[in-house]
Amino acid sequence: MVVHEREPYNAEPPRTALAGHRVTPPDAFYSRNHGPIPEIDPAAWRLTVDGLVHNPLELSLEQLRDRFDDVEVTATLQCAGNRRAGLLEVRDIPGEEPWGPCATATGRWSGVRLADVLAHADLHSDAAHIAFAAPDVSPLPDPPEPYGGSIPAAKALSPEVLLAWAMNGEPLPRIHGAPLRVIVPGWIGARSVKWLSRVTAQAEPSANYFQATAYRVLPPEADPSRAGPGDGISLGPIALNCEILSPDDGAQVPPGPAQVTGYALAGDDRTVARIDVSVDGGRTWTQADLDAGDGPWAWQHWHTTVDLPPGDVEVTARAWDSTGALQPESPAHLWNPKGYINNSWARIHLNSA
Ligand code: MTE
Ligand code: MO
Repeated sequence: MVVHEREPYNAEPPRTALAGHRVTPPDAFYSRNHGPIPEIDPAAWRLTVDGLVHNPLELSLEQLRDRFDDVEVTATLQCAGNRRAGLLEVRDIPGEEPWGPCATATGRWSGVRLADVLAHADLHSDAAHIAFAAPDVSPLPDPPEPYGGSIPAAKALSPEVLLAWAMNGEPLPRIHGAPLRVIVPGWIGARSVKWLSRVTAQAEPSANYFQATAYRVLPPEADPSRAGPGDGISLGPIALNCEILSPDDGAQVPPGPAQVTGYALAGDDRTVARIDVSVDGGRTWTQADLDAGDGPWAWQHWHTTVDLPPGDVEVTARAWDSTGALQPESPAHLWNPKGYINNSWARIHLNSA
């Protein structure tokens, strides 16, 4: 793993570790943590469901398993800071991890539908947001605050949103949120709250620092250290994105036919429609083959064979979605003070001397 930070632990795999796996092996799954990993005794753990509900709940893991249907969803998580390194080449972003293109991964998640738990709790009609709380304390806001966030009730009631206790058919690893985490497919990873302790129905979005102040796109000239609750654009559904996984950036590849592979993901209610790949700086493009993918919430891998000219070659890839929208070409126009959502065209450099 490429470790960006040891305490708290933040790491992503090299590109080649993601290549070829539709479901990401746990040892290649990125870790994004804002504080120390909590140690939770699953037997003593309870999930509280409260707020604007007629029937507040206090559930053990066993009760969650017994009372609700088991479901499985294959879903890709993607950090809002994925590909920040491309924005850093435009302008410095102090204090944020320089994520490459692998702060994203796909898991086969099992658990129960959040919608089923909320139906049991019986939401008030004015419950417009569902907030999540966890016990891990991040040192970042001053004073420090435990991690949390929220999603609109309409998304929370969608069948793909899970409370998950297993990943890829194995018990959820502690670092990925055991005993229970939220999975919000199609939305930035930050909303998939790990080590979930409380679900609260409320009229307003969560006031937690990671919802109200962080994970927001500020205007280019804003000073992020002075940003307060409500400033900037709140991030929810993720943006259309793609990356090249193989060959690795900087690889030596002989001239001639070469296979290029990567991932693409459209987010929330769109799908990936086409991937174009260029080896001449975008003058001409070939269309890659898109794998079928594992349902509407998982990335799709793609591959194509290009004819590499000799010398230094830039390989570019770009995705179109089902609304006909194309990724933006350049990170220069996407730069924002916290370095979120770099979804500019993918570029790697090869030496095919
Ligand atoms: N949940 C808690 N409790 N604490 C965290 O720091 N990080 C979030 C989210 N859930 C976080 C959290 C962010 S920003 C992302 S991208 C995903 O978890 C990462 O999940 P992973 O570490 O399992 O890959
Ligand atoms: Mo994230």
